[in-house]
Amino acid sequence: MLVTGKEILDKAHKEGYAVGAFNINNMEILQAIIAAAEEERSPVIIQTSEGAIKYAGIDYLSTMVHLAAKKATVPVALHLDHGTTYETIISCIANGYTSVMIDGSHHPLEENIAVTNEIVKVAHAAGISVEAELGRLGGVEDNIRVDEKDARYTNPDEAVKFVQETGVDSLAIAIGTAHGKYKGKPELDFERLATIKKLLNMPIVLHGASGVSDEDIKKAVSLGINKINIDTDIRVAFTEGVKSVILNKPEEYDPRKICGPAKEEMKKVVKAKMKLFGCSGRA
Ligand code: TD3
Ligand code: ZN
Repeated sequence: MLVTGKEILDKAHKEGYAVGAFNINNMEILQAIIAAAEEERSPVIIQTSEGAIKYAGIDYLSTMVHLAAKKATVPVALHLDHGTTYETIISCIANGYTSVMIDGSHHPLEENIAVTNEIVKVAHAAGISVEAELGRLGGVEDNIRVDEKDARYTNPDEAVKFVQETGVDSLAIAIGTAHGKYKGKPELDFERLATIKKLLNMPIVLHGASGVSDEDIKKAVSLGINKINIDTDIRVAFTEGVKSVILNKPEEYDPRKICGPAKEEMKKVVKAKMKLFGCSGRA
């Protein structure tokens, strides 16, 4: 069933676990994630970046997810990941998204509050949940490039002010993770996470969670992370699945025989994440 992001995340916050938010660009990735959620009896957040919308078309993506959610026996939310413009957000509302992220994290605090406020006003009027971001992640993400050295962690006092003045439903924080493949081992600032969670007492989001150790993920969940974004680990599983077919059977030319095994690889990865995050069995 299709539900809002808030419905899924408020329950996770109350009961103390995290829900996986997985990025999709095509049907195979979506089917792999939904199959994993069904097998794990887990709520799930399907998210599309602005890059994914540009690649596949917002109508294709939202229609596919609406169908998947209608057929699913677990709660499914459709979320915009790293929204940067008013136009994208309106277009998501018009296309049946149940949650949006406005990423104003590259702006100074007051400006971030102002752009976020504008989105909260329209999204909440439409019954749609809003995630915002405060602090800056390292690495590269679709449409936003942040210099690794320039990356700054979330300030707890600013987080309180930000939430009070915007009324967002969840907040993404920067505590040492980065998008994409890690070059070194990420060092997470757990103390900062604990402080922010205590002050805000609301759903907190972790971006850049691919490649973070199981141990660190478990600790982050125990300290109050409720939504965990995963893209890179699924991209890698897809590509490994495709490669293994093409390398082992170079004469293969049926897309179903190439994408089918990739789907299985992605499903395995998503199921393992759901067990780790604690959302298995919560549907
Ligand atoms: O918002 N996302 C997904 C899009 C980032 C581009 O990969 C995340 O926070 C997940 O990041 P990752 O790269 O760790 O899966
Ligand atoms: Zn992200």
